[in-house]
Amino acid sequence: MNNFYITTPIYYVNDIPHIGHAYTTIACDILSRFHKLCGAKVYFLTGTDEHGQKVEKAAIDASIDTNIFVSQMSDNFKKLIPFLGCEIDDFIRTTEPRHKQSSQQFWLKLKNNNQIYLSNYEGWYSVRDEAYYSDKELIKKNNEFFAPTGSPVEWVKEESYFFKLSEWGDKLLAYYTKNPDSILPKTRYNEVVSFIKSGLKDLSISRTTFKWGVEVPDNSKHVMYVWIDALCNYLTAIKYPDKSNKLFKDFWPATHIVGKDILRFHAVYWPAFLMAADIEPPKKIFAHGWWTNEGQKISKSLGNTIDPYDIINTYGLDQIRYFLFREVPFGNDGDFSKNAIANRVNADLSNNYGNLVQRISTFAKKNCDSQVKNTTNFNKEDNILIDLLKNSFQNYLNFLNDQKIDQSLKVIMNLLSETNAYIDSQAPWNLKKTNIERMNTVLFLSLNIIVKASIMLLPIIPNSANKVLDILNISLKNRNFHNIEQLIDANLNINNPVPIFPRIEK
Ligand code: ME8
Repeated sequence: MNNFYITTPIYYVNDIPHIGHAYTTIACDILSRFHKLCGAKVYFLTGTDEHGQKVEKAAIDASIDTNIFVSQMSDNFKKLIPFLGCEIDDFIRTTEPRHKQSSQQFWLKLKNNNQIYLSNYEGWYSVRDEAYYSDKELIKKNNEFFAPTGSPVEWVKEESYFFKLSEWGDKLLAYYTKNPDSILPKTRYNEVVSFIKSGLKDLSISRTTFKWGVEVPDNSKHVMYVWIDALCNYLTAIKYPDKSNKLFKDFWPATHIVGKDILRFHAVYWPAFLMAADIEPPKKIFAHGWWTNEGQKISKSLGNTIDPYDIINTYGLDQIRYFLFREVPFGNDGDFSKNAIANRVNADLSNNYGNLVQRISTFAKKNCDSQVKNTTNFNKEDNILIDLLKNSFQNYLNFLNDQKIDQSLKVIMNLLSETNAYIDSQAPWNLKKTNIERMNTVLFLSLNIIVKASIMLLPIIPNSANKVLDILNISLKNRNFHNIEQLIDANLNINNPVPIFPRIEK
């Protein structure tokens, strides 16, 4: 059995969660549910990143004790998870004792492996990005310097521990040449490789000008740089440094899903840290794109952040899950617009899927006494649809195995619209008067497609797909990929249909 360890970034608690955070978490939930349906043992981790200057500053600005502040803010992220329909295995907070212990052990391992030395850092730092920048990366605007992200930078001069990142360039390149699919999409892989090729400098990994962090072992003047602390969360959750425990053995290396903003930390620093600590690098790092709101960058200062509670309460959970992952290829940037949500949900969920379920189940309930008989008496048109089902499932599997979530949804929607067209051409309402047996065959096949498509939709829109499977009386034990390409070998009983996807009025 394939084990699958999937992680979101751990989110900074300087602010409340918005749609961007929800997006990454739902992406991981979709992949987690998909791999479970494929029979894998899955471990899904998310959590909060609670140290560093940015978070400390937010607590000071809010005039709340930092410990109390981070707990309250972390709760906002934790409470959001079930609201998004996500089922996680662990929620980690970097202020937990287990994490302090694990990250300090990781530090000691790097130190023992002669990967860390004490020196002085002098250069640019952005608190908003919690990142160091070199002179040549900065952008000058009105005689002031900014990070390439647009964030302000400050000049920092302090004693600092350094990680010997410069020694790892060739080893990282060799690893990525051998494992070309370990960074996706391909454009991101190319970016990382060219960044490494441009030459890596040793990395400052401790700070002395504030205290809000994990103390460096053996030198309490220093706290760890927030990124080394944060990245270690992926190991803490599987009980590092105990590499012989079951979680570590079953689940490392992980698949990390991150936004493109934090690719360098995950695809350059993190694998170098890991290799330097004698740990295998991540299995895969997938960097997704960035959401804008009606064409504008989402930011607190513009006042246009999208609250996941608002948007889900307005449109429905599955409608938003579907929109986010059908509208935009996973990996590309996307624009969040109310018009686009209404168009997408109405076309795909109401008019295609919902309409098919509604008309077939209502018709079958009424005209077959709630039971559609099992049959194998198929003609050419039926066989074309049966072949399409088989091909669709194989394509769906391939796409989701490659994280091509939008493509997998296109495949399902195509199968459903072909089934709608099949019904129109077969016209069971006419067959009712002329050929009851043929009417039964058309209904049996259409209902089968609805069942199979609903099972394929379970990772993306679990609540609605389960409601449809309830209408068609499919037992819980049969809601998986087992035998999905074969038609059901039994009569189908129909419960009272309920509307699943009301149209969104624009
Ligand atoms: O970077 N569009 O935390 P963070 C898409 N603590 N995704 C978005 C988004 C948007 N507009 N805005 C945010 C950190 N995200 C670190 C991570 S991991 C060891 C430490 C998502 O709170 C996206 O996944 O700034 C991005 O990478 C993440 O939120 C950044 O969250």
